[in-house]
Amino acid sequence: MAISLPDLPYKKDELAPYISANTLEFHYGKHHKTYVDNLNKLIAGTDLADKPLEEIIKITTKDAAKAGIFNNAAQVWNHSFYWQGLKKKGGGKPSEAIAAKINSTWGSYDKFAEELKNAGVTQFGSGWAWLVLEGSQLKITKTANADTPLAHGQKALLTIDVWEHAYYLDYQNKRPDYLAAVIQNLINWDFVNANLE
Ligand code: MN3
Repeated sequence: MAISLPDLPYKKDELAPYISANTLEFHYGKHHKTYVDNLNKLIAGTDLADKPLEEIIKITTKDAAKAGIFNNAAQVWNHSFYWQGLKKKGGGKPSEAIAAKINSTWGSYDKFAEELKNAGVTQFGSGWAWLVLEGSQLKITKTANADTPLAHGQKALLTIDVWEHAYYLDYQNKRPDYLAAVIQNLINWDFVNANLE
């Protein structure tokens, strides 16, 4: 049972102009696929070969000798999760349960949006900005490289990839503009609400 590359939940041109088809050709078609291929090569013939992706991540998290497997497995998971958190005509203010929880945690959607963007802007180098649940508490966090909330006992609700490959073709060095565009136009709040349940 090899780990497979999941289908994108939309066509490659549907997130434009905020994320172009060109970016998705490379980001999904090359980067994400390469993490899947590398992971399958690394686990082939080992006792991890038949394990689900989440279990591979948890088993290899604290094992320095398995850092290569952890990095590729976590990047496979993080990317699959990132794609699901985006949609055409998404973004803006949330609804339902997550809206109430955001308001009670940050006081307003605007404050939340500012802090989420700030997490992505201030992640030094490659990584991810996250909305997570820690216990019953909402938190905005950032992780470096492949690191993931799964490795920290947190439940991921939403992520934004801030590796340069996520935005450089469309925004060059302007990471803040990419983050603002994703938050305003692409967040799939239905996905976030489903994760909250
Ligand atoms: Mn990426």
